[in-house]
Amino acid sequence: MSDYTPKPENKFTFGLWTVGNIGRDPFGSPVRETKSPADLVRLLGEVGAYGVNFHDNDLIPIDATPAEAESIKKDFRSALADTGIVVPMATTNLFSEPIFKDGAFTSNDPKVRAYALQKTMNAIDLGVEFGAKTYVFWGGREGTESDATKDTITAIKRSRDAMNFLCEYVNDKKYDLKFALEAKPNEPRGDIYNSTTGHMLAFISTLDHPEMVGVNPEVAHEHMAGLNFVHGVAQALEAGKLFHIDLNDQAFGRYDQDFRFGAVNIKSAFFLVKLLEDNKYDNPRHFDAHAYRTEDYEGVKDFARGCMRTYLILKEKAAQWNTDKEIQALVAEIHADDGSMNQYFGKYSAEKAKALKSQSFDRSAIAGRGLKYERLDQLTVEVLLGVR
Ligand code: GLT
Ligand code: MN
Ligand code: MN
Repeated sequence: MSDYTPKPENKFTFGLWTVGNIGRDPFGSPVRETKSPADLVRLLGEVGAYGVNFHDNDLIPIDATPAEAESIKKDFRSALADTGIVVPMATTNLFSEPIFKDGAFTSNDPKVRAYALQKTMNAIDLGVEFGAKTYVFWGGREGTESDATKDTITAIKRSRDAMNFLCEYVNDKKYDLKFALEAKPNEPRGDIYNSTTGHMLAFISTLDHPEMVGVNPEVAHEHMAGLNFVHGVAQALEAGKLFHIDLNDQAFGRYDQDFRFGAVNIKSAFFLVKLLEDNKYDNPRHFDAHAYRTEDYEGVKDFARGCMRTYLILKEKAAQWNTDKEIQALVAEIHADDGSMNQYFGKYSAEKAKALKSQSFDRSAIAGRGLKYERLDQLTVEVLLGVR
């Protein structure tokens, strides 16, 4: 029997807002009582998590007095010390307060844009105080219901100005902190700017300090857009931009479900874990999800343990796939290369182009070969179903 106990090197983290989710939804009131940040840290310690992340106001309520803030921080700090839980990531709540009803950095109101910058600088200070090395930006309300209301090009420029300003702030303060931008296509706004990880990657390349900024893709958000999450994550990894990842699950075409990791699409979760593990991804594995509304706090623990356990099971399945003889024989066959085309690849030259133009290809012979992908996929499914 394998050991699926989470280890610190797995870097499994949860947001205060994930295990602290009280089950409020647009149609119903809370079903679980609110727990303090310190109590949530203790819950995470009990289930074996490595880290906890927070929005500024998950930790310190927006209207807390300085004395209240100090006392919350003190309790939180001692819960961290008691459990050994660390804070790898922090972020800003730029979406709950009414002032952000039309966005934060992209709001049409300059007072809102300035307040958003001020709030974020304070939240960065708070995150760094607890050791955060990654700072996430999710553009919760950076969007529109109607494009009559905001100029999209202006909104993109405002987003860029905000990121550039905040990168300079981090440099000015000499913080050891990187930014990770998280895309989501819609909800809570009708449409949100920079709606996919691909948009974010393109946007990052236009910043003053692109080296400080990467992405934080979330399974549910790419699935809401109908996209292949594994492909988006692979593109970010290949670009050296996968600074963080939000793991959860989501049925295509549904509301933002934030289900337990692996709860819906086992096959895509498998290829995701395989991608991360094969490529030695070493940043936090953050479960940005919450327990079903049917659960009490015992159910919340079941949820949190389930996220980590499923990840570790899939990691074991990926290792099995990588060493399965029949699978690997097929993989070798699929990637076979006799080197006969080598002279045409690599750096362009006029001679190469000329030689390639005169090469003849037997199109029907090449196309006539069956690729055995059916067999390979079936074997993959059988690994996942536990019959191999
Ligand atoms: C919110 C959102 C998440 C973001 C969080 C960070 S808050 O729960 O749905 O995907 O990662 O702001
Ligand atoms: Mn998220
Ligand atoms: Mn989400």
